[in-house]
Amino acid sequence: MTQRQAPEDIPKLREVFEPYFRIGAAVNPSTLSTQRELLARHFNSVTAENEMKFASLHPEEGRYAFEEADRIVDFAAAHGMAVRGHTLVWHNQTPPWVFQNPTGGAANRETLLARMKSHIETVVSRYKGLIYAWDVVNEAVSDDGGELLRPSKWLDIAGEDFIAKAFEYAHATDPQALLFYNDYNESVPEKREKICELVRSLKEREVPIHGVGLQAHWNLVHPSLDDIRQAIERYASLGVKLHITELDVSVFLHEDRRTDQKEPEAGMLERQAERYGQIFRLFKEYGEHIESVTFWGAADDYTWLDNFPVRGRKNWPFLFDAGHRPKPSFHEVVEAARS
Ligand code: HAH
Repeated sequence: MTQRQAPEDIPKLREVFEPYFRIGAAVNPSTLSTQRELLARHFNSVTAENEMKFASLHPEEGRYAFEEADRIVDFAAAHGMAVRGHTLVWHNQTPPWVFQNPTGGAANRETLLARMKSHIETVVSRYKGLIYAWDVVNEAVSDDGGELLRPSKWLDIAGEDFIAKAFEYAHATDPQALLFYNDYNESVPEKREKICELVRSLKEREVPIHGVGLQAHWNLVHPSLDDIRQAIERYASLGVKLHITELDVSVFLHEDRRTDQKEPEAGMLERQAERYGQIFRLFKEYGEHIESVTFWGAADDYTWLDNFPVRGRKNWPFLFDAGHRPKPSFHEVVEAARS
């Protein structure tokens, strides 16, 4: 007779990967309570999914809202976990006031950079010594051929050096914090080369950048293992640290728009397990460069991929199922660590 494994008999991810890297999860006020035990048992790092973004922390000029972010930092401290900060400068989830002048037109460069500086100083100093690494700039590189940087209000108003400024302000505020450039489609060769070009030019100008964050929003097929390997090698060759910052493995291909599955289809979880095994064997192989692997969630009861990019569709991208039981993917990942 097969018996269900009690949670206490299941290896802890954070212990299994102790020799290689930290294992993190993105959390929010809801999962902090609904996934509390799972988080405490398996993870030794957390990232706020939304609560440290500009719009959450600084909804109006001169008014900060730190309560939810503080709770996440307190939770981490209570459980001896590290905290990654996400994110200081991004084109999304930034309130309109940041880019406006009092009459509703566009703010000028000087005003925008002064606001960026005061935001970064306030936020980074509040969590000094508590947040060891920050995603300073998120998603500034374009997915489209031709242009290096994505069109945004930051770029329009402040010009290209908004990126360097963000790193300089963060470093001046907390010289100990590790500062990251973070992006998705990081393993797509064309975009990878643009990210490398950006990071190389920042380093050349002696901008204080310490790492590249690979978001790693992947699926069962894309990106190929070979593209992931090449991305890791290219970023590592810049002489920076690598953090996997937002890992999930969608069970749907990008083109798949179906909404009729209430449960994973036959074979999906096995294919996901095989894929997770391959991915973690690769991470382990590059453990010298990768110091943290964070999932963008913890278990399948909650993921940002429910309803995105296809409305009305559930996804099952993690190592633990909706009841927080280990999936085949969990067992493959543990196997990868031990092989
Ligand atoms: C990430 N963007 C963001 O970094 C994170 O802050 C957010 O919670 C979820 C995913 C990935 C992304 C997106 O939001 C939209 C289109 C493509 C990629």
